[in-house]
Amino acid sequence: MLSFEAAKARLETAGQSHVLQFWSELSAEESSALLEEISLLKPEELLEHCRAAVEAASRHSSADGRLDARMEPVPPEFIGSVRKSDEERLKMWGDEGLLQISQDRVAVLLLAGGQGTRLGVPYPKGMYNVGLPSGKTLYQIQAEHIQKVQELANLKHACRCTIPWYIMTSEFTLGPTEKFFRDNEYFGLCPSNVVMFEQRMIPAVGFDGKIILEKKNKIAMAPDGNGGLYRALVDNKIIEDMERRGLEYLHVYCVDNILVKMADPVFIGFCVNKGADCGAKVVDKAYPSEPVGVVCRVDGLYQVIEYSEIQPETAELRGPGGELLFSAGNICNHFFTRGFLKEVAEKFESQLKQHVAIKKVPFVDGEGNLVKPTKPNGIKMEKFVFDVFKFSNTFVAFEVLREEEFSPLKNADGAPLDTPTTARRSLLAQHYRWALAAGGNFLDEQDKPIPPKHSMTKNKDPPAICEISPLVSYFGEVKM
Ligand code: UD2
Repeated sequence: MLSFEAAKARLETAGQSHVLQFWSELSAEESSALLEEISLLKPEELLEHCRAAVEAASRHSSADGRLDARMEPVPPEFIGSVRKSDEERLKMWGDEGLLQISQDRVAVLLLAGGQGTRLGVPYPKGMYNVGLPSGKTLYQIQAEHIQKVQELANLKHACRCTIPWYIMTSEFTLGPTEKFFRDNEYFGLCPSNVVMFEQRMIPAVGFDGKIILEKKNKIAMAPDGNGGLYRALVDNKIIEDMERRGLEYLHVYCVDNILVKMADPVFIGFCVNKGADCGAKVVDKAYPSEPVGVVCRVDGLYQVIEYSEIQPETAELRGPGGELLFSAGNICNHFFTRGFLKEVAEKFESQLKQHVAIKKVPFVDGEGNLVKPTKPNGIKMEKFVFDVFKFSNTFVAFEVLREEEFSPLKNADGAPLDTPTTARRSLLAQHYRWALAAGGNFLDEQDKPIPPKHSMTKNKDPPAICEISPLVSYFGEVKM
């Protein structure tokens, strides 16, 4: 444990002595918690972090650093597409993916370190139950998808394969996620194939360059963004773990898309077939301000420009046919080879861009009273998972169907979009379509046929409620 004197010296070096201002009022327990937190901060890094945060915040509202003028859409010939590919080609990619899975070369990695502030629940988002008839949570649905796709590969190749599940958590989500998995017996998966690890936390900084105290003995810390993945892979020796298990390909995805197809054989097979080291699934953007990044090229390199960083005029640009010019919407589904991840971790991690968010961060004032600010007072820095695309040698984008693959849970019910209700409806509509396509008929309570409906309105439940377990069907297939 760090001594008080050592902590004081560290903080002085970093220009942050105010962190100890309430020291004399702290209990033994409180002071040791504070010393522990300080012990994780390296003075030079802290100094640099605070300096960079202030500088980035001052640039934040200016036009400097905007990439809009240099953005170009991804040429259509560089985007694979479910919509534009025939059955034969899709089957070829799916077969390739299942082959890789059957040979234990594929893993999935869930980004689950976010705080889920918009949804506003006090537990990790993966534990959320959107109100399906089964009551399944997002974590359970995902666990069952893994089991099903393993089973599809086993049946096709007469093997017993494993898709390890890496889960990146943060200080906020690790404990409850671990407990939830233990309490639910890992939803039938083998615990040794579910590897949870933690990303780093970094301090929120005020506009004066001083780190913010959220309690007298606690620094306001936040996870370092989903691009914290690359540092976390190194900190937790995940690439070595992949190497030990013989894994070559990783499908990285975010926690809140209820339609996510984990280890999607078609996507994996497409990327492997193209010799890609890095890939991203995209959907056609629904409207200019949709909160998804756009995959594009900047100075010839692939990149995602996040929805918070693109100018509205750029997002609204249209092509000759009236379609959005920047239409490749990022859905946070990425493919990486292990070799690419290793290269990024070893060579490029320190070059990843720091993105700035100006937020209202609760703090203690000089008298030690908790203040909930009414206007933004703090700078949070984040790295983004897709900022490594520009280091790729062979990048591919793969366009998938929104109604089959993308319905994120971001907001609480009451918001117009991306709520528990919209997520539940998307899944139930998908399962209804699958049932119809498989020749199913629905009867009402009087045993009268419910006329099938092939196109559905987004803000209504499907005509019949039908939930299909992921353990039964992965793509809507009846039997493979
Ligand atoms: C993400 C994408 C956006 C679009 C959208 C689709 C990024 C940076 N942006 O935006 O382009 O694809 O999703 O839904 O990927 N997370 C961590 N650690 C952190 C912060 C976040 O693990 O420090 C996880 C979080 O738990 C979630 C994922 O990253 O699973 C995406 O985070 P978000 O919901 O904050 O991202 P959003 O919706 O702004």
